[in-house]
Amino acid sequence: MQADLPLADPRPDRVAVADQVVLLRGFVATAPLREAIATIERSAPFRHLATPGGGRMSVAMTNAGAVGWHSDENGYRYVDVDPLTGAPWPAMPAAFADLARRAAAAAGHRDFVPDCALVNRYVPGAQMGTHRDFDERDLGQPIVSVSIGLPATFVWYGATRGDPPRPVPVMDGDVLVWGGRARAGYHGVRRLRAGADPTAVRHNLTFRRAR
Ligand code: MD6
Ligand code: FE
Repeated sequence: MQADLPLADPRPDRVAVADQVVLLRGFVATAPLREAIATIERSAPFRHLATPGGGRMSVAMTNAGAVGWHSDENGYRYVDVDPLTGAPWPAMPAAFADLARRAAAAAGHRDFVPDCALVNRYVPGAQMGTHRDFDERDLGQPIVSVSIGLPATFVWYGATRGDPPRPVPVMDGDVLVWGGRARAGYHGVRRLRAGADPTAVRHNLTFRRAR
């Protein structure tokens, strides 16, 4: 019997997914983030955006901050008014900005000040196709991505869609940070499976400096 041994967690709390792509496991307690999302969605509801190709995203989105990410038949862009409500996006909660700055710093990017918190909501069956994020003005700024709720499989490819996929399980409280040479890398999120989180959804906060 080894009843007195602590349960060792063999998962390291920091993982190099690829060059300049860092996973910070269990970096943040998510209860306050969930409350902040509930407040945001009261003034800027989640919506399934149209894509330039004529599709509709399975992931529902909203934003907080000075600018919000938006997509419609005319393309992807940042907008400073919510096209759904005609009002400015809800302000970025101080706890969001602080989390983004701390996570970026933990990955070696100092003084990250995001102006956009894109909030993604996945229900089981939702997925995000392979893409890269390069609509931002200064690609020298990193991206900080926070997972909340149901676990998912994030997939990192790299410089091309054809690079060998690296699947990364992301769980509640995990934070991914990437920048530098990895900043324009291809990535996606596999179809979400049902699971045990009481909310039955996954939220993801993606912090960017867009302007
Ligand atoms: C998600 N994230 O995790 C989708 N993009 O739900 C992204 O597309 C993403 O996690 C850029 C940087 C980090 C990300
Ligand atoms: Fe992305």
